[in-house]
Formats: sequence, C-alpha cells, structure tokens
Amino acid sequence: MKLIEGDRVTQEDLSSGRVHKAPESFLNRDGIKTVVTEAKNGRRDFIRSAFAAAAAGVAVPAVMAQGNPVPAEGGDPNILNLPEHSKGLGQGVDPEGSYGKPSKYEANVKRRQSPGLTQTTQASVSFAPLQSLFGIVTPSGLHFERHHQGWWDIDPSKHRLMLNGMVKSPKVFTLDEIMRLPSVSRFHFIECGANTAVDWGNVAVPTVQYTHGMLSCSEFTGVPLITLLELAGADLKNGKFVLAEGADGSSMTRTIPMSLIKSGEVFVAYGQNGEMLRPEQGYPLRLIVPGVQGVSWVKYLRRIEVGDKPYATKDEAVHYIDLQPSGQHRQYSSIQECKSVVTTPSGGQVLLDKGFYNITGLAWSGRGKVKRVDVSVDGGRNWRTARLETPVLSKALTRFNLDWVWDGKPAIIQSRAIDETGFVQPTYQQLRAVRSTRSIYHNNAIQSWLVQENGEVKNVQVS
Ligand SMILES: Nc1nc2c(c(=O)[nH]1)N[C@H]1C(S)=C(S)[C@@H](COP(=O)(O)O)O[C@H]1N2
Ligand SMILES: [Mo]
Repeated sequence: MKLIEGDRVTQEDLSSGRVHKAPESFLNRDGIKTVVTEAKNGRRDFIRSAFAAAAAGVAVPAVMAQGNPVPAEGGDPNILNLPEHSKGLGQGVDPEGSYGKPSKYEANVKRRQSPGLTQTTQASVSFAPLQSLFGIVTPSGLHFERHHQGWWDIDPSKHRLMLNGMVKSPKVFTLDEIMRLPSVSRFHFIECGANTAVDWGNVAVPTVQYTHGMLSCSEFTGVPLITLLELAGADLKNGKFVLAEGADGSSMTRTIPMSLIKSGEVFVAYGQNGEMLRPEQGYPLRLIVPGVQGVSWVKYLRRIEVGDKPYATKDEAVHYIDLQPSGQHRQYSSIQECKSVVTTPSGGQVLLDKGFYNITGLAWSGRGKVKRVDVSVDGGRNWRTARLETPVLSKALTRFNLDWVWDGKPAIIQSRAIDETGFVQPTYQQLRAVRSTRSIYHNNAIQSWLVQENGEVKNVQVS
C-alpha cells in the first residue's frame, strides 16, 4: 500500500500558521487544554479520566469504562471551587428582543476559505466546518458559500419571479404571492460539483472542511416549481427543459430537465431551517434541485423560461463538465453520485490517547437514500458496517457512527457508502480509470485519513 503525501500543503506550511490545522478539533480545543495544564498527570490522563467521569452511571462500551481515572492532586478544582455561574444571577433576556448566537467558546467553528485555492480579495467560496457539526442539518450561519459574483441582501418587496417561454400566460410573481401558495418543507443536501476538486490529482488540503466542505444540508420550504408552471399554463408536453436565471451579476443560468420538475421534487424556496433563506443562500428566493450539483440551485431566482432544448449556457457548456481519459468532456452530468466521508477522526484532529473513539461521518446520494455505509480502519482491507442514524432521507445527508478502539498504531480510516440503487462509492483508482487524473468536478472517491502513532490525523490517498 502506497501513501501519497500532500505536495501542495507541506508540514512547514502547517507549522508556519499559514494553513489552518483544524483548531476546532473537539479533542484539542482551548477549553480542554486549559484544564489539562492544571491536571497533574497531563493531557493523556485527563482525557481518560474525563471519559470515565462522563461514563459514570451511563451504559458505555466496556472498553471506555476500563480507563482508570486518575484524579488531579487534591481533587478537581472545577468541582471543588464553586463557579460564579452557580452563585450569582445570570444574564436576563434582551428587552429589545434578540437573535441568539453560539457560545463564545465556539468561535473556532466557522466557515473558511480553503488554503488550497488561490486567495483573492473578493473571495468567492467558503467551506463548512464539517468536523464540528453533528446530525444532518447544517446551521444556516455555517452553510458553505459559492458566489460567482458576490452576494446580496435583496429587498424582498422589490424582488420578482418571471415565468416565460413556452407558457400560455407569462406571469410575474411577487414574494407575497408565492408565499400564499401551498408549500412543502423538505431536507436536502446541496453539494457544489467542484467539492473535493483539489484532491483529484493528489492530496491537496489538510482537513475535511476543505476536502468536503462545499456540502450542506437544510430543511428548505417553498413551492413546487410545477405549481408555478401550471399557473402560467406551461406547455408540459413540448416543454422539455426550463432555464433558471438568478438576479445577481453572475448571469447564473442553468438548464433543468422538465422530468425532474414534473416529479414535483424541484421547488422554489424562501425558507431554510425554519426561517427565511440567508442572503448568502439566495434570499429571498432560490431553486432547490434535489440530488443535482449546487450550481443548478440558482440563488436570487428571478426568471424561469420554458423551452424545448438544453440552453448550453456558459455554466454548462464550458464549466461543470467532466474531462474523460479520451480528452473529451462530458456535459450535463449533474447528479451528485453516492459519496461519504468520515468527519471524526479527520485531517488536522489529534487523538490524545489510545482507546475508545466514536467514528462518525456523513453519507449522501443524489439518486435517493443511502442504504449502507461501511468503515475500514486498515486502508480498505477489512470493512465493518456503520450504524445509520435516523432519519435516513432521500437526497439528504445521512449521519453514520461506528465504535472504534484505537490500539495506538497507525490506522487508515475510510468510509464507503452504498445507495438504494446499489451504487457503491468508488476508490480513487476506480474513479481515475474512467475519469482521468485531471478532472475537476464530481469527485466522489473514498477518502482516507491516516491516524499516525502520535495521534495526528492526516489527509492521505491510498493506491
Ligand atoms: N444566482 C446565483 N446562483 C448560484 C450561484 C451564484 O453565484 N449565483 N452559485 C451556484 C453554485 S456554483 C453553487 S455550488 C451554489 C452554492 O450555494 P450556497 O452559496 O448557498 O452554498 O449556488 C449556485 N447558485
Ligand atoms: Mo458550485
């Protein structure tokens, strides 16, 4: 088994501080470190005793309870000294009203620019901190961003959605009119077709935030596009495609096949996770195209045109196309195929001691539900089936978990998802055989994380 080490991000880059080394790793957060320095027996024992304390009275895997708790000399000051918050009066609610924020101790958890991309003054991509998220919903403030021409906070009272082309009566809707129509709320993932792009050729970036962070999942609320098309009297027989157009300066225009719209799955959303869309996500209206790459989820949606052939716009003729080994490109390959990634332990995190860990990650498929996820800790030689957490929803992220006891030796952690169509997530070797090494989009290869003997976790590729 050969490991390909990163050539674009060196160890020197990591220590120079020019590259983020996942400071948000839950195992080496500042909060824990502070306590560790006070504990006599150092961080390794601290982690062990913390596990044992947490385990008291709770059903835990036997191996976790084995840890022999070593109390700090004289007892734990965090228990012995009554803290301020147990004595005084806490803060009151804001009489002016408020919008809640995360704890100040969670300030590390934020979306970030990737060290693997050209740094520009007007940055256009931010990556979601997948290593810090639980469950399947991406908090709206941590949703990844991809703006081709910057983002806007558009006045909803002035925003309009026009329906034209092959329709009996072209229509213009205000937001109020759209919000009066029957609505649906559905959980779906959105993944940029260029997610994991920089890793096509080689290992390129250190953490899961940058390898897989152009991925998010929300509960979206809105009106099925078919409802709006019917109101405009669209020619659903001869109209085979629609063109969706955004109101920002990027002239984002994408062709959507009518078959997807007729299935009722495509909808025009104004809601995200129980509130209005965030401006970065296309407030006040965006198209939701479940299973399809992010670029088709047109933000600031202002026009839908019904037509009888694909539009071959700039973002589908020359971008978001797949280079084949023959040198030809494949167009309109828009479904995000089955994919998964372990988010803990993942690159940049540090395991402080051998013993029990919960391997966790995300799986998804643009073709339906995830059926199974297998996890390997030996680089793909042996696999164990992970536990899928409910709900398992179609074209949404699915969370998986698996118990693991680390023996302190180097381990290569991988996950392999299988969807309800039977599609099995490919290895890099399998993917490169059909897609070459110089592709950009739609990289759904199995990700490998190397756990080194010193506990540091690194992004590697196994060939
Ligand atoms: N109007 C408009 N829609 C857009 C874009 C854009 O730049 N403008 N970017 C597209 C791309 S490439 C992606 S991956 C997703 C990103 O959505 P997000 O920023 O909400 O994560 O929106 C798509 N829709
Ligand atoms: Mo994208």
